[in-house]
Amino acid sequence: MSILKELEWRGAINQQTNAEGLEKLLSEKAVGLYCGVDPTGDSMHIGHLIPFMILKRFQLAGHKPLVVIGGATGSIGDPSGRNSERTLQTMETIQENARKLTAQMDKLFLKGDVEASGFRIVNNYDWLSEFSLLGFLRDYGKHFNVNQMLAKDVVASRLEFGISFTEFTYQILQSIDFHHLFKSENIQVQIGGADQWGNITAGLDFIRRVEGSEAEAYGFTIPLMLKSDGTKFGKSAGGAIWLDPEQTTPYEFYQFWLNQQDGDVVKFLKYFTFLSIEEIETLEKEVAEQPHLRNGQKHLAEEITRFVHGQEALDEALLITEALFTGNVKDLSTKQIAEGFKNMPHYTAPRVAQNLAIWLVDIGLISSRRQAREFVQNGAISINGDKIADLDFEISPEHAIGERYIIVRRGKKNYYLVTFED
Ligand code: 383
Repeated sequence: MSILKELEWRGAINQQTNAEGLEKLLSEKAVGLYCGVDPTGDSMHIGHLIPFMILKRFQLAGHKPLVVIGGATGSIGDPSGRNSERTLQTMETIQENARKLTAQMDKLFLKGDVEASGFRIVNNYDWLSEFSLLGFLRDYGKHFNVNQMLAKDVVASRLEFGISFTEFTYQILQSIDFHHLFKSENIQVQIGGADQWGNITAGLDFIRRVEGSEAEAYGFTIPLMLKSDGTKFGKSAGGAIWLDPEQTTPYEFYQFWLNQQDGDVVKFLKYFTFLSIEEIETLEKEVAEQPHLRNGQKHLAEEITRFVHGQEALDEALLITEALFTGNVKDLSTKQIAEGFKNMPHYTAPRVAQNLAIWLVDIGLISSRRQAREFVQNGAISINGDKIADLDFEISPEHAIGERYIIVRRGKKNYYLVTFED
Protein backbone atom coordinates (compact mmCIF):
# COMPACT_ATOMS: atom_id res chain seq x y z
CA MET A 1 0.00 0.00 0.00
CA SER A 2 1.37 3.44 -0.89
CA ILE A 3 2.11 5.91 1.87
CA LEU A 4 -0.71 8.19 0.66
CA LYS A 5 -3.18 5.31 0.67
CA GLU A 6 -2.04 4.40 4.16
CA LEU A 7 -2.54 8.03 5.29
CA GLU A 8 -6.01 7.95 3.81
CA TRP A 9 -6.72 4.76 5.76
CA ARG A 10 -5.51 6.55 8.89
CA GLY A 11 -8.02 9.32 8.16
CA ALA A 12 -5.13 11.75 7.97
CA ILE A 13 -5.79 13.54 4.69
CA ASN A 14 -8.11 16.51 4.43
CA GLN A 15 -7.40 18.58 1.31
CA GLN A 16 -4.84 17.85 -1.41
CA THR A 17 -3.66 20.08 -4.21
CA ASN A 18 -3.05 17.27 -6.71
CA ALA A 19 -3.53 13.75 -5.37
CA GLU A 20 -2.58 11.89 -8.54
CA GLY A 21 0.49 13.98 -9.22
CA LEU A 22 1.76 13.49 -5.68
CA GLU A 23 1.08 9.73 -5.74
CA LYS A 24 3.13 9.47 -8.91
CA LEU A 25 5.99 11.61 -7.60
CA LEU A 26 6.21 9.60 -4.37
CA SER A 27 6.34 6.33 -6.31
CA GLU A 28 9.25 7.53 -8.43
CA LYS A 29 11.84 8.82 -5.98
CA ALA A 30 12.72 9.89 -2.45
CA VAL A 31 10.84 13.18 -2.05
CA GLY A 32 11.69 16.10 0.25
CA LEU A 33 8.78 17.34 2.34
CA TYR A 34 8.27 19.73 5.22
CA CYS A 35 6.05 21.05 7.97
CA GLY A 36 6.62 24.11 10.12
CA VAL A 37 5.94 25.12 13.69
CA ASP A 38 6.11 28.60 15.15
CA PRO A 39 7.80 29.11 18.52
CA THR A 40 4.95 31.17 19.95
CA GLY A 41 5.06 28.96 23.09
CA ASP A 42 7.84 27.15 24.93
CA SER A 43 6.50 23.64 24.28
CA MET A 44 4.50 21.77 21.70
CA HIS A 45 1.29 20.06 22.76
CA ILE A 46 -0.28 16.88 21.40
CA GLY A 47 -2.17 18.88 18.75
CA HIS A 48 1.19 19.51 17.11
CA LEU A 49 2.18 15.87 16.93
CA ILE A 50 0.12 14.56 14.02
CA PRO A 51 1.76 16.40 11.09
CA PHE A 52 5.24 15.71 12.44
CA MET A 53 4.45 12.04 12.99
CA ILE A 54 3.27 12.02 9.38
CA LEU A 55 6.67 13.38 8.34
CA LYS A 56 8.15 10.44 10.21
CA ARG A 57 5.84 8.05 8.34
CA PHE A 58 7.17 9.49 5.07
CA GLN A 59 10.71 9.02 6.32
CA LEU A 60 9.99 5.37 7.19
CA ALA A 61 8.67 5.02 3.62
CA GLY A 62 12.01 6.27 2.26
CA HIS A 63 11.35 9.99 1.86
CA LYS A 64 13.20 13.02 3.24
CA PRO A 65 11.46 15.08 5.92
CA LEU A 66 12.42 18.54 7.08
CA VAL A 67 11.08 20.49 10.03
CA VAL A 68 10.99 24.29 9.96
CA ILE A 69 11.15 26.08 13.28
CA GLY A 70 9.61 29.48 12.64
CA GLY A 71 12.08 31.75 14.41
CA ALA A 72 11.08 34.51 11.94
CA THR A 73 7.41 33.68 11.29
CA GLY A 74 6.87 33.16 15.03
CA SER A 75 7.89 36.77 15.63
CA ILE A 76 4.98 37.86 13.37
CA GLY A 77 2.31 35.32 14.35
CA ASP A 78 0.11 33.28 12.03
CA PRO A 79 -3.45 34.70 11.95
CA SER A 80 -4.75 31.25 10.85
CA GLY A 81 -7.42 29.82 13.12
CA ARG A 82 -7.57 32.93 15.32
CA ASN A 83 -10.15 35.68 15.43
CA SER A 84 -8.08 38.42 17.01
CA GLU A 85 -4.76 40.14 16.57
CA ARG A 86 -1.85 38.70 18.53
CA THR A 87 0.26 40.66 20.95
CA LEU A 88 3.86 40.63 19.74
CA GLN A 89 6.27 38.70 21.92
CA THR A 90 9.84 39.93 22.39
CA MET A 91 12.48 38.61 20.02
CA GLU A 92 14.27 37.11 23.05
CA THR A 93 11.19 35.09 24.02
CA ILE A 94 10.74 33.85 20.47
CA GLN A 95 14.39 32.80 20.18
CA GLU A 96 14.29 31.08 23.58
CA ASN A 97 11.10 29.23 22.55
CA ALA A 98 12.72 28.33 19.23
CA ARG A 99 15.61 26.78 21.12
CA LYS A 100 13.21 24.72 23.26
CA LEU A 101 11.08 23.54 20.33
CA THR A 102 14.21 22.58 18.42
CA ALA A 103 15.32 20.48 21.39
CA GLN A 104 11.86 18.87 21.57
CA MET A 105 11.89 18.04 17.85
CA ASP A 106 15.41 16.70 18.20
CA LYS A 107 14.38 14.42 21.05
CA LEU A 108 11.35 13.13 19.12
CA PHE A 109 12.76 12.64 15.66
CA LEU A 110 16.55 12.92 15.57
CA LYS A 111 17.40 11.37 18.91
CA GLY A 112 20.71 13.21 18.64
CA ASP A 113 21.66 11.53 15.36
CA VAL A 114 20.84 13.43 12.17
CA GLU A 115 22.47 10.84 9.92
CA ALA A 116 20.58 7.88 11.30
CA SER A 117 17.30 9.71 11.70
CA GLY A 118 17.09 11.09 8.16
CA PHE A 119 15.36 14.11 9.70
CA ARG A 120 16.53 17.69 9.43
CA ILE A 121 15.53 20.76 11.42
CA VAL A 122 16.06 24.30 10.12
CA ASN A 123 15.07 27.73 11.41
CA ASN A 124 13.52 30.21 8.97
CA TYR A 125 15.14 33.10 10.86
CA ASP A 126 18.29 32.07 8.97
CA TRP A 127 16.90 33.26 5.63
CA LEU A 128 13.90 35.46 6.43
CA SER A 129 15.90 37.87 8.61
CA GLU A 130 18.18 38.78 5.70
CA PHE A 131 15.85 40.85 3.55
CA SER A 132 15.90 44.63 3.22
CA LEU A 133 12.55 46.38 3.01
CA LEU A 134 13.10 47.42 -0.60
CA GLY A 135 14.43 44.01 -1.54
CA PHE A 136 11.35 42.38 -0.03
CA LEU A 137 8.92 44.67 -1.81
CA ARG A 138 10.68 44.41 -5.17
CA ASP A 139 11.58 40.71 -5.20
CA TYR A 140 8.64 39.25 -3.34
CA GLY A 141 5.80 41.69 -2.72
CA LYS A 142 5.44 42.24 -6.42
CA HIS A 143 4.41 38.59 -6.91
CA PHE A 144 1.58 38.66 -4.41
CA ASN A 145 -1.83 39.81 -5.46
CA VAL A 146 -3.57 41.62 -2.63
CA ASN A 147 -6.98 40.63 -3.95
CA GLN A 148 -6.04 36.96 -3.69
CA MET A 149 -4.52 37.45 -0.26
CA LEU A 150 -7.73 39.09 0.95
CA ALA A 151 -9.76 36.16 -0.33
CA LYS A 152 -7.97 33.62 1.90
CA ASP A 153 -10.35 32.44 4.67
CA VAL A 154 -7.91 33.45 7.33
CA VAL A 155 -7.82 37.05 6.19
CA ALA A 156 -11.43 37.30 4.99
CA SER A 157 -12.75 36.21 8.37
CA ARG A 158 -10.73 38.93 10.07
CA LEU A 159 -11.70 41.84 7.84
CA GLU A 160 -14.76 42.80 9.86
CA PHE A 161 -12.76 43.26 13.07
CA GLY A 162 -9.51 44.22 11.45
CA ILE A 163 -6.10 42.68 10.82
CA SER A 164 -2.75 44.47 10.96
CA PHE A 165 -0.49 44.70 7.93
CA THR A 166 1.97 42.57 9.93
CA GLU A 167 -0.34 39.58 10.29
CA PHE A 168 -1.73 40.12 6.79
CA THR A 169 1.83 39.62 5.51
CA TYR A 170 2.25 36.27 7.27
CA GLN A 171 1.21 34.20 4.25
CA ILE A 172 3.95 35.84 2.20
CA LEU A 173 6.60 34.76 4.70
CA GLN A 174 5.42 31.14 4.72
CA SER A 175 5.31 31.25 0.91
CA ILE A 176 8.90 32.50 0.79
CA ASP A 177 9.87 29.56 3.02
CA PHE A 178 8.29 27.02 0.71
CA HIS A 179 9.96 28.60 -2.31
CA HIS A 180 13.32 28.87 -0.53
CA LEU A 181 13.19 25.20 0.50
CA PHE A 182 11.99 24.17 -2.97
CA LYS A 183 14.99 25.87 -4.55
CA SER A 184 17.73 25.15 -2.05
CA GLU A 185 16.69 21.84 -0.45
CA ASN A 186 14.59 20.28 -3.17
CA ILE A 187 11.52 20.25 -0.91
CA GLN A 188 8.48 19.56 -3.09
CA VAL A 189 5.74 18.98 -0.55
CA GLN A 190 4.41 20.98 2.38
CA ILE A 191 1.97 19.51 4.88
CA GLY A 192 0.11 21.00 7.85
CA GLY A 193 -3.15 20.99 9.76
CA ALA A 194 -6.37 22.09 8.05
CA ASP A 195 -5.70 25.63 9.34
CA GLN A 196 -2.62 25.80 7.08
CA TRP A 197 -4.40 25.30 3.73
CA GLY A 198 -4.35 29.01 2.85
CA ASN A 199 -0.64 29.39 3.62
CA ILE A 200 0.31 26.20 1.78
CA THR A 201 -1.61 27.09 -1.37
CA ALA A 202 -0.23 30.65 -1.27
CA GLY A 203 3.26 29.11 -1.32
CA LEU A 204 2.40 26.85 -4.26
CA ASP A 205 1.03 29.81 -6.25
CA PHE A 206 4.20 31.75 -5.52
CA ILE A 207 6.47 28.87 -6.59
CA ARG A 208 4.58 28.55 -9.88
CA ARG A 209 4.73 32.28 -10.49
CA VAL A 210 8.46 32.52 -10.16
CA GLU A 211 9.50 29.05 -11.33
CA GLY A 212 6.90 28.54 -14.05
CA SER A 213 3.65 26.61 -14.10
CA GLU A 214 5.50 23.31 -14.61
CA ALA A 215 7.18 23.52 -11.21
CA GLU A 216 6.40 20.30 -9.36
CA ALA A 217 5.28 21.20 -5.86
CA TYR A 218 2.41 19.83 -3.78
CA GLY A 219 0.60 20.28 -0.52
CA PHE A 220 -1.93 18.53 1.63
CA THR A 221 -3.57 19.14 4.96
CA ILE A 222 -4.64 16.93 7.83
CA PRO A 223 -8.19 17.16 9.19
CA LEU A 224 -8.94 19.07 12.32
CA MET A 225 -9.05 16.59 15.19
CA LEU A 226 -12.47 16.14 16.75
CA LYS A 227 -13.57 13.77 19.49
CA SER A 228 -16.63 11.60 19.03
CA ASP A 229 -18.50 13.45 21.78
CA GLY A 230 -17.83 16.81 20.13
CA THR A 231 -15.59 18.12 22.92
CA LYS A 232 -12.24 19.64 22.11
CA PHE A 233 -9.44 17.18 21.62
CA GLY A 234 -6.17 17.52 23.47
CA LYS A 235 -7.40 19.20 26.60
CA SER A 236 -7.74 17.58 29.99
CA ALA A 237 -9.39 19.13 33.02
CA GLY A 238 -6.01 20.67 33.80
CA GLY A 239 -5.58 22.30 30.35
CA ALA A 240 -3.53 21.34 27.31
CA ILE A 241 -1.48 18.16 27.16
CA TRP A 242 2.08 19.36 26.68
CA LEU A 243 5.02 17.38 25.35
CA ASP A 244 7.30 19.01 27.93
CA PRO A 245 7.52 16.55 30.87
CA GLU A 246 7.80 19.49 33.28
CA GLN A 247 4.40 20.79 32.16
CA THR A 248 2.60 17.47 31.70
CA THR A 249 4.37 14.65 33.52
CA PRO A 250 4.80 11.35 31.66
CA TYR A 251 2.36 9.78 34.16
CA GLU A 252 -0.31 12.40 33.41
CA PHE A 253 0.46 12.03 29.72
CA TYR A 254 0.02 8.24 29.93
CA GLN A 255 -3.21 8.61 31.92
CA PHE A 256 -4.63 11.07 29.39
CA TRP A 257 -4.39 8.44 26.64
CA LEU A 258 -5.44 5.57 28.87
CA ASN A 259 -8.69 7.40 29.68
CA GLN A 260 -9.85 7.93 26.10
CA GLN A 261 -13.31 6.68 25.22
CA ASP A 262 -13.88 3.47 23.23
CA GLY A 263 -15.43 5.59 20.45
CA ASP A 264 -12.17 7.50 19.92
CA VAL A 265 -9.49 4.97 20.58
CA VAL A 266 -9.19 3.41 17.11
CA LYS A 267 -9.02 6.82 15.47
CA PHE A 268 -6.26 7.81 17.87
CA LEU A 269 -4.35 4.56 17.31
CA LYS A 270 -4.33 5.43 13.60
CA TYR A 271 -3.13 8.99 14.19
CA PHE A 272 -0.77 8.65 17.12
CA THR A 273 0.96 5.29 16.77
CA PHE A 274 3.23 3.62 14.28
CA LEU A 275 1.41 0.32 14.76
CA SER A 276 0.68 -1.42 11.47
CA ILE A 277 -2.74 -1.61 9.83
CA GLU A 278 -3.01 -5.28 10.88
CA GLU A 279 -2.13 -4.51 14.50
CA ILE A 280 -4.66 -1.69 14.66
CA GLU A 281 -7.36 -3.85 13.05
CA THR A 282 -6.77 -6.54 15.68
CA LEU A 283 -7.09 -3.96 18.44
CA GLU A 284 -10.21 -2.55 16.78
CA LYS A 285 -11.83 -5.98 17.08
CA GLU A 286 -10.84 -6.24 20.72
CA VAL A 287 -12.26 -2.78 21.49
CA ALA A 288 -15.55 -3.83 19.87
CA GLU A 289 -15.77 -7.28 21.44
CA GLN A 290 -14.13 -6.83 24.84
CA PRO A 291 -14.17 -3.13 25.60
CA HIS A 292 -13.78 -3.76 29.35
CA LEU A 293 -10.21 -4.98 28.79
CA ARG A 294 -9.33 -1.50 27.49
CA ASN A 295 -6.65 -3.06 25.34
CA GLY A 296 -6.90 -0.35 22.69
CA GLN A 297 -6.38 2.36 25.29
CA LYS A 298 -3.47 0.49 26.89
CA HIS A 299 -1.68 0.07 23.57
CA LEU A 300 -2.38 3.68 22.59
CA ALA A 301 -1.08 5.03 25.89
CA GLU A 302 2.02 2.83 25.85
CA GLU A 303 2.96 3.52 22.25
CA ILE A 304 2.61 7.29 22.41
CA THR A 305 4.17 7.68 25.86
CA ARG A 306 7.16 5.63 24.73
CA PHE A 307 7.45 7.68 21.55
CA VAL A 308 7.29 11.05 23.31
CA HIS A 309 9.00 10.34 26.64
CA GLY A 310 10.99 7.13 26.12
CA GLN A 311 10.88 3.64 27.60
CA GLU A 312 12.14 4.63 31.06
CA ALA A 313 9.47 7.28 31.57
CA LEU A 314 6.83 4.85 30.29
CA ASP A 315 8.01 2.20 32.78
CA GLU A 316 7.72 4.76 35.55
CA ALA A 317 4.22 5.80 34.45
CA LEU A 318 3.20 2.12 34.43
CA LEU A 319 4.70 1.60 37.86
CA ILE A 320 2.83 4.58 39.33
CA THR A 321 -0.40 3.46 37.65
CA GLU A 322 0.01 -0.06 39.06
CA ALA A 323 0.86 1.21 42.57
CA LEU A 324 -2.20 3.47 42.68
CA PHE A 325 -4.40 0.67 41.37
CA THR A 326 -3.28 -1.93 43.91
CA GLY A 327 -2.69 0.50 46.76
CA ASN A 328 0.85 -0.78 47.06
CA VAL A 329 2.44 2.65 47.22
CA LYS A 330 5.20 2.08 49.74
CA ASP A 331 7.98 1.60 47.23
CA LEU A 332 7.28 4.70 45.19
CA SER A 333 10.10 7.25 45.19
CA THR A 334 9.41 10.85 46.22
CA LYS A 335 9.68 11.85 42.56
CA GLN A 336 7.14 9.23 41.56
CA ILE A 337 4.83 10.35 44.35
CA ALA A 338 5.06 13.96 43.25
CA GLU A 339 4.25 12.84 39.70
CA GLY A 340 1.41 10.48 40.53
CA PHE A 341 -0.25 12.75 43.06
CA LYS A 342 0.04 16.03 41.19
CA ASN A 343 -3.72 16.24 40.67
CA MET A 344 -4.92 14.58 43.85
CA PRO A 345 -5.99 16.42 46.99
CA HIS A 346 -3.03 17.78 48.97
CA TYR A 347 -2.76 18.54 52.69
CA THR A 348 0.06 19.70 54.92
CA ALA A 349 0.78 18.62 58.47
CA PRO A 350 3.05 19.97 61.21
CA ARG A 351 6.08 17.81 62.04
CA VAL A 352 4.69 16.29 65.22
CA ALA A 353 3.34 12.90 66.27
CA GLN A 354 -0.43 12.69 66.67
CA ASN A 355 -3.25 10.18 67.07
CA LEU A 356 -4.26 9.14 63.53
CA ALA A 357 -8.01 9.91 63.75
CA ILE A 358 -7.36 13.32 65.33
CA TRP A 359 -4.60 14.04 62.83
CA LEU A 360 -6.93 13.31 59.87
CA VAL A 361 -9.34 15.92 61.23
CA ASP A 362 -6.67 18.46 62.20
CA ILE A 363 -5.14 18.54 58.74
CA GLY A 364 -8.59 18.93 57.18
CA LEU A 365 -8.77 15.59 55.41
CA ILE A 366 -11.86 14.37 57.29
CA SER A 367 -14.43 16.73 58.75
CA SER A 368 -15.44 15.13 62.06
CA ARG A 369 -13.67 13.07 64.70
CA ARG A 370 -16.60 10.68 64.88
CA GLN A 371 -16.30 9.99 61.18
CA ALA A 372 -12.52 9.69 61.34
CA ARG A 373 -12.77 7.12 64.13
CA GLU A 374 -15.38 5.19 62.18
CA PHE A 375 -13.20 5.06 59.06
CA VAL A 376 -10.21 3.86 61.06
CA GLN A 377 -12.22 1.28 63.00
CA ASN A 378 -13.75 -0.10 59.78
CA GLY A 379 -10.32 -0.51 58.21
CA ALA A 380 -11.09 2.04 55.51
CA ILE A 381 -7.87 4.00 56.03
CA SER A 382 -4.46 3.02 54.69
CA ILE A 383 -1.26 4.87 55.44
CA ASN A 384 1.48 4.42 52.83
CA GLY A 385 -0.24 1.26 51.67
CA ASP A 386 -0.76 -0.33 55.11
CA LYS A 387 -4.27 -0.63 56.47
CA ILE A 388 -4.46 0.93 59.94
CA ALA A 389 -7.45 -0.22 62.02
CA ASP A 390 -5.95 0.60 65.43
CA LEU A 391 -7.71 3.60 67.02
CA ASP A 392 -4.63 4.30 69.14
CA PHE A 393 -2.23 4.47 66.18
CA GLU A 394 0.15 7.40 66.45
CA ILE A 395 1.20 8.90 63.13
CA SER A 396 4.52 10.71 63.12
CA PRO A 397 7.04 12.24 60.67
CA GLU A 398 8.98 8.99 61.01
CA HIS A 399 6.36 7.27 58.85
CA ALA A 400 6.92 9.70 56.02
CA ILE A 401 8.31 8.51 52.70
CA GLY A 402 11.50 10.45 51.97
CA GLU A 403 10.88 12.30 55.26
CA ARG A 404 8.11 14.23 53.50
CA TYR A 405 5.09 12.35 52.28
CA ILE A 406 2.27 10.37 53.80
CA ILE A 407 -0.08 8.76 51.32
CA VAL A 408 -3.55 8.33 52.78
CA ARG A 409 -6.03 6.09 51.05
CA ARG A 410 -9.67 5.97 52.08
CA GLY A 411 -11.67 3.09 50.68
CA LYS A 412 -10.43 1.74 47.39
CA LYS A 413 -10.10 4.80 45.28
CA ASN A 414 -9.67 7.97 47.31
CA TYR A 415 -6.07 9.09 47.59
CA TYR A 416 -4.73 12.08 49.48
CA LEU A 417 -1.19 13.32 49.76
CA VAL A 418 -0.03 14.79 53.04
CA THR A 419 3.26 16.66 53.14
CA PHE A 420 5.02 17.37 56.43
CA GLU A 421 5.92 21.02 56.82
CA ASP A 422 9.63 21.86 56.74
C1 383 B 1 5.88 28.49 9.72
C2 383 B 1 6.70 28.57 8.61
C3 383 B 1 6.52 27.67 7.57
C4 383 B 1 5.56 26.69 7.63
C5 383 B 1 4.73 26.62 8.74
C6 383 B 1 4.90 27.52 9.80
C7 383 B 1 4.01 27.45 11.02
C8 383 B 1 2.52 27.59 10.67
C9 383 B 1 1.71 27.43 11.97
N1 383 B 1 1.58 26.19 12.45
C10 383 B 1 0.94 25.90 13.74
C11 383 B 1 1.88 26.25 14.90
O1 383 B 1 3.01 26.68 14.66
O2 383 B 1 1.23 28.39 12.53
N2 383 B 1 2.20 28.85 10.07
O3 383 B 1 1.42 26.09 16.04
C12 383 B 1 0.56 24.38 13.79
N3 383 B 1 1.60 23.49 13.26
C13 383 B 1 1.14 22.07 13.14
C14 383 B 1 0.03 21.97 12.14
C15 383 B 1 -1.07 22.68 12.89
C16 383 B 1 -0.73 24.18 13.02
O4 383 B 1 2.78 23.60 13.90
O5 383 B 1 -2.32 22.51 12.23
C17 383 B 1 -0.98 21.95 14.21
O6 383 B 1 0.46 21.64 14.33
O7 383 B 1 0.28 22.48 10.87
O8 383 B 1 -1.78 24.87 13.71
O9 383 B 1 7.33 27.76 6.47
